[in-house]
Order: sequence, then structure tokens, then C-alpha cells
Amino acid sequence: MHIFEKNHVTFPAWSIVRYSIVRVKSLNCKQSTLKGHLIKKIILMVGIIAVLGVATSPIVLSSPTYAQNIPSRYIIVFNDVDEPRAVANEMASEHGLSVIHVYKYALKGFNAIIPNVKLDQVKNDPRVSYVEKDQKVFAFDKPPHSHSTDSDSVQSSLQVIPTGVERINADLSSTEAGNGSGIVDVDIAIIDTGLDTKHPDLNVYKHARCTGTGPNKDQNGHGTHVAGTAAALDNEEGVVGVAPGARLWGVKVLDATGSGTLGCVIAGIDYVTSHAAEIEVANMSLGFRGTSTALDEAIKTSVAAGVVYVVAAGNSAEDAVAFSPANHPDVITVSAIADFNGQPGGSAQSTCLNEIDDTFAYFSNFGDLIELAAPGVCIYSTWLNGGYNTISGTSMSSPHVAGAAALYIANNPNALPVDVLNALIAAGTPQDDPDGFTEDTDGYPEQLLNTETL
Ligand SMILES: [Ca+2]
Ligand SMILES: [Ca+2]
Ligand SMILES: [Ca+2]
Repeated sequence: MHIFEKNHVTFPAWSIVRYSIVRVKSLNCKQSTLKGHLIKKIILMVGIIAVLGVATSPIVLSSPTYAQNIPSRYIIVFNDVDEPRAVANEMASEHGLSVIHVYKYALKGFNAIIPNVKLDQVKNDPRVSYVEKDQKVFAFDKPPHSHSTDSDSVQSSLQVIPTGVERINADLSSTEAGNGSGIVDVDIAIIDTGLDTKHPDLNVYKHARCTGTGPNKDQNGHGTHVAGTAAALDNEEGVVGVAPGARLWGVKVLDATGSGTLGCVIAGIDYVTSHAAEIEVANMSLGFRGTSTALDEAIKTSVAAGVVYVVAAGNSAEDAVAFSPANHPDVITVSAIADFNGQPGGSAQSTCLNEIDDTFAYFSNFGDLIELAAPGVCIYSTWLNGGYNTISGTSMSSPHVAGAAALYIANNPNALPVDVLNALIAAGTPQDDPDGFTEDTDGYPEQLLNTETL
């Protein structure tokens, strides 16, 4: 049972709602070992039925390029200035610019429309370090935005342990995801399409949106799905996440179609950085083909402020080095495997995608900059309107790792982001282990996420 209390908070260029959730524990679910085992089996069966129930979702294949400049929109980064907003406004009136977002915490600069005839003037302004073209950014579900729009809500009176959560042994972690109780006392920012702020299976703590991304909630489903994998509540309903009940900060930077702008994503990182004392982990299941000095600078500052960034490798079956933010040196970049039953061994039938159990996902990006692999095919998680849905992508593998980072931080609160990365890699399962996976052929065998010791 949740009691929501809303307070509106002012933040430049952001619309924020704070949810203070008071939880009333309704049932003590501690079971005897035998009874718990039986319940787990029933839950697994319900989970399989649930997944099969949505296996007929139509898949629309497309070949997105994941690269698109946005005409007249630019990211302007200052040399050192004290008050970015004041300087942005000064420059706007001097050069005839329209200011979209101002950045203060992760870097100092702003996002603006620059008339073509003024571009050289802005670039040569002594207050400006560099100017970049703004570009489109995309959610990394696979194929993009292909989830069915009909009601995929498969509700059950029992909680399902999703296959991905079980495959990485989150049910055996320090919090025993799926035993019906426990909350991980960590804050996770989901920089995405937003969250279903009233979803009964999510502990939504705050929700902010970038100007231009529509109402201050998820209109797509992607962000809500990502959040559930990282942190759905361990109760009697729906699903359970890797770090159950962690406080979720919805940072909406992508719209109802699952796309947005780099200028807006940097604003999201700026917002997270301004709350770096509270937020321990940020997940970005998004990206674009290309690079951005401004994005790289923002992430570097945010990580240095103590936030662990976990990002999707991308779904183009190519080296992730071509994609941002997957190619950033300070983030944890996650590839995807197919697993259909939550167990190693490779013997499960495929469900929503025609893949082979316990193999590297055919669509996953790869390369030497991948830090970890996690399940990302036919993942069942939370969805819009209090529902649930099964979708695929490195978008879905990334939040398994974000949840794992939260688990580690819950037990090691002073860990730096680099310590978290090293701990997750040390706990991982080698590919050639009986619990590992096959068909990662790039010569860089990243380990499979394993939360058993976290
Ligand atoms: Ca639940
Ligand atoms: Ca399997
Ligand atoms: Ca690899």
C-alpha cells in the first residue's frame, strides 16, 4: 500500500514532482525453506506462462541508422564562467539565440537554436570554448519502438521472478530478490522515457522531465520497463527487480516515440549531477551513432561526482565504439545475451524472439569496451498503466547491471564508481564457465553479470 505525497519543486528547465512514499507492510512473507522452494517453482511456472502469453507481439523490423543532426540546434560549452544562465541569456540577446537548456553542474554551457548567419559569431565569442551540433538520441530496445501497443498486461496474483533476474542469481543475492520482502536503500536515476509514476510495483521517488518531452511521466513504456528490471518491488505482485524497491528517479529525456535530443540528455545528466549526493547509480538505455565532446565531458564530471553510469551497448550488431555513450571510458557498458528460462545450460526453447538459449544476442553491439553481459532478450518487466510487458534489447540488459551496482553500493556505501565496476567484474561468471554463455566471437569475452555474492 502506498501513500503518495506530491510536492512541486522548481528546477531550471525541468518540471519535477516529488513522491514521498510511505510504505505499509501488509504481510510477512518469510517462508520455510521447503515452502519457499515450492512457491519459487510456482512463481517460475507463472513466469513462463506470462512470457508465452505475450510471445505473439508483432515485431516490426527496421534498420535505424541511429544518427541524425538537428538543424539549427547546437550545444555551446563555455570557457570557465561562474553563472552559466546569466551568460547564456547575455549571449542570447547579443546573437539572437533561443536558449533551450542551460547546464551548470555536469558542464557549463547551454543548448540553443543558433540562426545560421550567427553561427561563426557564436563560435568566435571569447566566452565560448566549443560549439557542437545537437543530434537525435534513441532508446535501445530492439527492434526500436516495436513493442505491441495493445495491452500486454499479464497480471498474476503471484509475483514472477523474471528470467533475467534469476539468470544473474539476484534471487541468491544479499537481498534474495523474490522472497517477498526487503528494500535496497539506494537511489537509481533512470535517464529514459520517464516512468509510470503510479506503478504499484515501482518505488518512484522523484520524476523530472526535460522541456519538450511532454507530460512529466512515461508515455512510451521503455523507461518504466528499464526501471522494473533494476528495482521492481519484492512484494506479492508483478515482477521483482535486481535491487528491489530502490528509490527511482525518473529523468525523462526521451518522448513518446522513444527518441529525444542530445541537448536534453545532457540536461538530464546535469540534473543527476546536481543530485549526486543522493543518486548513486544512473542507467542510460539509449544512445546514438557518433561522438559528443559535450556529452563526454558531462558524464566524466558526473562520474567524478560519485554517480555510477551504466549504459546499453546498442543493438546494431557492431563494435560499440561507434556509439555514444557506450564508448565513454568512465561508464559500465553492457552487451546482451539471450536466455529463456533463467537457467544456464542452453536447453530452453526460445519465446518472443527466435534466438538460441544462453548465447550472445544476435543484435548486441560488442567490442573491447564492453564491461559486462546481461540478459536482454524477451525480458518481462513493468509497463505503462500499471501493466507488464516483454521486450528485448541492450536497453534491457543494462538495468540488470544498474541494479547490481545498487546492490553492491547498498553493502559498500563508500565505494567509488571504479570500485563498483571492479567488484561487478570480479563477481561475474566467465563465458566458458558451465553457467556462462557462448557465441561471443569478438575475442573479448566479457563476463556474465552474477549477483550471487553481492
Ligand atoms: Ca513485485
Ligand atoms: Ca538458459
Ligand atoms: Ca565480447
